[in-house]
Amino acid sequence: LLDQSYEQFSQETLDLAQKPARQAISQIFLSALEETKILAKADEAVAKQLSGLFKSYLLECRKDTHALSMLPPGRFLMPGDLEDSPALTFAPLPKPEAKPASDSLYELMQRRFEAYKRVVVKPFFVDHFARLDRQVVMVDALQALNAGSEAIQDLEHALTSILKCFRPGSGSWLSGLLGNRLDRILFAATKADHLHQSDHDKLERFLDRLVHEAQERVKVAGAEIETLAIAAVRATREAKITENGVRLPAIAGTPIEGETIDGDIFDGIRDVAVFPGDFPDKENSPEDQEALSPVRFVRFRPPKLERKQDGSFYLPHIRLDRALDFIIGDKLA
Ligand SMILES: Nc1nc2c(ncn2[C@@H]2O[C@H](COP(=O)(O)OP(=O)(O)O)[C@@H](O)[C@H]2O)c(=O)[nH]1
Ligand SMILES: [Mg+2]
Repeated sequence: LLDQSYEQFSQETLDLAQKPARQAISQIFLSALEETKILAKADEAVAKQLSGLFKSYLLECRKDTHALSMLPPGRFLMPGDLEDSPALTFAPLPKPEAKPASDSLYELMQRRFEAYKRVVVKPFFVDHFARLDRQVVMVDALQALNAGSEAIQDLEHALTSILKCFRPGSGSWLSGLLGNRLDRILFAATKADHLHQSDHDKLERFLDRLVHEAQERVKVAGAEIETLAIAAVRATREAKITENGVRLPAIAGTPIEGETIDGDIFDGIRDVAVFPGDFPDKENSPEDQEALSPVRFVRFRPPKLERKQDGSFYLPHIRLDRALDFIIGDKLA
């Protein structure tokens, strides 16, 4: 957002809202926009209403069914202590046909967008981001894969924008701040425990290809990039099930209360073994919808804590050790 003017932000956001995957979700917000007189004198109630509809649209995009990733401004989804503050009470507006007066709705929204950049975005970069030399980006590739090709394209778009933040064009505000500090970036496909281990490599390659394509576009020089399929907590076990006489690699665990599989509702106690689905083949392009078979996705309860001999507890994980090694291994050597 830092590189964007309010006009650019609005145009990009409204163009995105009209894409096929988003049309149905953005309809209420877009029709409210059509009825708004953006050059009229600013009215706080109108600003609140539009901002509220814009927020609802972003939240809907984020749900599992759509699993879209390009959803700025980020704090609209996680307002925290800025809930209801003016810096979070704006929405994109179409470019006005005449020059807006300083007390117009358009100018109000524009000022708030600039305030958002000043109060939220810049401090984030100055206080946190600029001090990092290693970064982990967690990617819910399975969620996007489940939702289909539009979600995957959206994810790729988001990865490209993220990489751009890491390597901003020379001369920009960010490049002065960041320099070339960031020397290792780990892209981690999370929730690997939702797949059988025989598919972990495929998940990794899938993310690797997305990251690679984003990298080609951004030309990230100087940083070492790694992709891994991980799970911070492994909530499942490996199993085999037989479906129509065929033995399939499955995962077993306890679905969270209320989760359903083919209409069967779970109570949070009963175990189940599921075949998560065939992971898309590595030869197929991630955009090729035909190639994607939906991965059956159930939320599992975390496993029971196990006690080690020395009395401490541990939780099983997948490749957290490799993630740590990549991020700080050399500092410990
Ligand atoms: N089983 C399992 N659950 C996970 C893992 N990572 C996150 N979750 C759970 O998934 C849910 C949503 O988390 P996530 O999608 O990462 O959060 P978001 O960043 O807010 O979308 C939470 O209940 C997490 O505890 C994982 O590796 N394995
Ligand atoms: Mg998520």
